[in-house]
Amino acid sequence: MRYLGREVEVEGIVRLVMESGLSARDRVGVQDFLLLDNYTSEAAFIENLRRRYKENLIYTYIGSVLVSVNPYRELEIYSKQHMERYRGVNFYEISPHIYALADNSYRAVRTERKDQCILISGESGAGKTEASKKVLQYYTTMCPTRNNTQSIRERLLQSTPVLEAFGNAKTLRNDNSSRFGKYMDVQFDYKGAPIGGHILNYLLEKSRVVHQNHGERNFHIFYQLLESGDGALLKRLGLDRTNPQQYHYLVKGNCPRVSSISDKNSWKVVSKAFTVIGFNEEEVEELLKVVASVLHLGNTQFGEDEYGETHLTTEMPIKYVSEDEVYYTSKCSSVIGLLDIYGFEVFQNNSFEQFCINYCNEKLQQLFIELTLKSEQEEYEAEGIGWETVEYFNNKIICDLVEEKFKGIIAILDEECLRPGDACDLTFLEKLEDRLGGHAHFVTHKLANGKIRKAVGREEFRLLHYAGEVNYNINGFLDKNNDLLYRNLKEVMCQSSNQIMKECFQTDELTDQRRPETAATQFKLSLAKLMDILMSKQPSYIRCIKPNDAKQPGRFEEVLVRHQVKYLGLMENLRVRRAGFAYRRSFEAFLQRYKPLCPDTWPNWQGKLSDGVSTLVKHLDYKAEEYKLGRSKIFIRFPKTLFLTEDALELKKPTIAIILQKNWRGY
Ligand code: AOV
Ligand code: MG
Repeated sequence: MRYLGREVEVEGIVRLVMESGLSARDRVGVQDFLLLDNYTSEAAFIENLRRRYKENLIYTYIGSVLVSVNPYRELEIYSKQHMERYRGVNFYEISPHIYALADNSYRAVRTERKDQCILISGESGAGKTEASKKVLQYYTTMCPTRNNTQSIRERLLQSTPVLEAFGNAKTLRNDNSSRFGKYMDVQFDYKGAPIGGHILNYLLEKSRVVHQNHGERNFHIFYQLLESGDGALLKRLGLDRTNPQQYHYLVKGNCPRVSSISDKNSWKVVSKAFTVIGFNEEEVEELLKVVASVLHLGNTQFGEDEYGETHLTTEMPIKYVSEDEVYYTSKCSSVIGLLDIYGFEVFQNNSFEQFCINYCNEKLQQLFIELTLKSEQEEYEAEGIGWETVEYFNNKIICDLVEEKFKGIIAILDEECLRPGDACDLTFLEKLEDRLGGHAHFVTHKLANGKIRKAVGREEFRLLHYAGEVNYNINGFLDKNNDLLYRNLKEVMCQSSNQIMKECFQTDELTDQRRPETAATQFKLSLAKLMDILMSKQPSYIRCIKPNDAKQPGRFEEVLVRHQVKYLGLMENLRVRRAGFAYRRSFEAFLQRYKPLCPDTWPNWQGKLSDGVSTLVKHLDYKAEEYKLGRSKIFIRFPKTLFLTEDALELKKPTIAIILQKNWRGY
């Protein structure tokens, strides 16, 4: 066969790929911010994002970090054909995509056998949960299966609608807002087939069961069941769909219906998911009995707080591992962890829940800072290339403010929760003022000169988070942190014949006299464990950006985007990555891609890889100041050098490029 004017031997499968389908770059702005000429300019950064967003190009890289802007519309870029295009392809060969990132992690698991994790961050409504679903879909569609793993694959996929029904709700920021944090390990065997999953849940916003702000809803499951549950089932549960307004727990937010949500369709999906996951009919009904009993309890005349908060099944952190999964876990080779938490959020009124959610986001940002800077530094060192320090805001100071032993806000809150006597929310606030008054990220209504700061209420404290200022109202902090269930209530629940209640309330707990950890401390400890899990893996990042607050397609509000670019530290991220060199590639990848440009390296270079790269760049006339060879990688200083090389390659391609599968595919 002839390729680029030469006779070449074709091994394996020959793929014909139309140029239009596999263009090397998408050519709107730059697809990797590292290639921006003016890479220190925030305006240039945002303009690049905007231009691409207008063309529905929602993904852009900063090196290996994926930046994603919520399109708020369905894009035709998630088909199986799209998935196939990204299999085994390097980032720069093709338009940026979440599938490229997913595939990259997968290849690392397969070839390097290193556990991976994908960390998705961004504020509420930025697209984290959608991103995590796309990654999971990629794995469950593209990875090989073995006979006995098909059902596991389906179950992994179907865990999402069930968890969302019980853990997501409409908020003012997002119609499908995650009200819990989720970390899912997808486990692969040595052949790369997904063979199991393992989900950790973090701090469900339980208070939503009994209270919703105006314009918000309770958890989706309540509406789904009432709207679409089978008539006979509802009768057995004692529920009446003709008048959903009668259920107190569903009317607080005055927002029973949401135009973007079809409770009917969701119910169908959830019902099917129950079956796929492995619940039998009886178990599903037991579960729905619990859901219904919450609605009934809401309508009793007893105080809501005494009863309402006790009935959700998901405590923190719960660990769900079915028998099959345990079995497969033992044979598991590597994992890819997917983290999708609740995003940073600010409302008119922020309480204990927002405090925990925003603290969680601080921790994730801290991890990002540590890992991106650390790994970058390590790479320069390992390759023997000089390193320039880049200034950045380190939010460790805010993490410490919240979590430090004895001194932090959580410690002070616990102290008040455990103190007998007159402890209450207000004494908690006073203690905070006393001890943290001078802290650079902590503010109350009292100014140092004795005057009053109007922007902070008398029952509030303000934290200057990495992502913005938030006023927290202290009402309810002590109660929510104590999270106590009355003993007699526990006793009653232990006697329940309902299987799920039996699992939630076990009699041996009644004899345990120890005081359980407070909610905030449990959360802090589980987050610390999570950070350890994540630190032990090789991370990839998806940084999600919300383009407008109206949840509308096509609207790119610059002020809003600029704010997120700032606090996500994207400019620093870019500067660190560019410190000296715009781009780097392993000798192997560089040679593989550009070898057609030099007769000495085409079709194959036989000698040492570094010599091959040397020969190639000499032939391409790279000047000494344009590049450096490290131990295993070539570092290219200017974007232009790379562009010119890419252009040369493009000129060499015939209208229909013939890509030899064996040469071009990673696996
Ligand atoms: P979040 O997870 O980041 O918020 P979601 O992933 O739930 O945000 O996204 C919010 C909404 O934006 C979704 O329901 C979709 O309507 C839309 N959306 C996001 N990503 C895409 C996409 N790639 N394509 C099409 N629509 C999208 V929160 O859980 O509130 O922090 O706590
Ligand atoms: Mg979410």
